[in-house]
Amino acid sequence: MVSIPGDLNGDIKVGLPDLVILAQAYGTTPNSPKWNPNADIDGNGAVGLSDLVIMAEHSLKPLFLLSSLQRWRASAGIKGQGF
Ligand SMILES: [Ca+2]
Ligand SMILES: [Ca+2]
Repeated sequence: MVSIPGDLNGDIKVGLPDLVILAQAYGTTPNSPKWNPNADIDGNGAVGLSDLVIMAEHSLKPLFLLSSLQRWRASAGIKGQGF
């Protein structure tokens, strides 16, 4: 269990390490090799934008998180579910 929505590594705050965990599972479903149930924050069976929004809402630096993820996705060449 996570204590704060979006706190994926359990350090009681929402920050870049949590974003990295979410980013690594971004776009996955329970059948995916990289699936991480903790990253499915809203529990809808997929890791995607809705989870990122929840994480951003609980972050002290939501814009920083969003811009970091956009950079990560761009560098990883990930397509779909844009902002
Ligand atoms: Ca954390
Ligand atoms: Ca989700």
